[in-house]
Amino acid sequence: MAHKLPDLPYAYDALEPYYDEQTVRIHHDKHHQGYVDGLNKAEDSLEKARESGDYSGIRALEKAAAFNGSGHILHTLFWQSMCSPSTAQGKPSGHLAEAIDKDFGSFEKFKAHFSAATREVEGSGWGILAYRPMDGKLVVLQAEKHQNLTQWGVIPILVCDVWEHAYYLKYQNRRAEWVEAFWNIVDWAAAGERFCEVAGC
Ligand code: MN3
Repeated sequence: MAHKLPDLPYAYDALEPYYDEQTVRIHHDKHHQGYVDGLNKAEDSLEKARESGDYSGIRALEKAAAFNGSGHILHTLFWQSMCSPSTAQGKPSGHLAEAIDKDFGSFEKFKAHFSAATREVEGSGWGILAYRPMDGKLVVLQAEKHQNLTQWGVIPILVCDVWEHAYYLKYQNRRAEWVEAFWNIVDWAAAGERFCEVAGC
């Protein structure tokens, strides 16, 4: 079944003033849609290759599937990582808060680590808080593009998009300001639920 662009879990202007309506609209309706379309196209072509036995384009197809598939997954999680600043909680609570304290020393240390990693992504990419089932730890990762620099098996919990399309209209080249603004609209309640789903608390 073809992948579909999920609706935003809030109105286009719900993240103002930290994340402006125009950027959210273009980012969701155009950019995220592009990854959904790209993934569907790649998977359709892979099915045709299996049917015909012609794998001459396999490198490009697998690359397109990884790029667009990761783009679709991370954008879906990105929209779920945020909420209106009037309902944002400011920091995590419960099991996720305990796990962050245990694995990063404190919430403040985690925040500084995540902000630095996200600001310093080389080129286009993401800051990612992920759960690593192998040893039950939370880790901060950068992603270049959508799919490079992962650790196999990790499950992303909270993500911040630092492709220029994510912030350029409002923040221009001031990526650090966008990362700082992001903290005002993080939906920690939703992140806590995702953490407990995968960590089993
Ligand atoms: Mn994006």
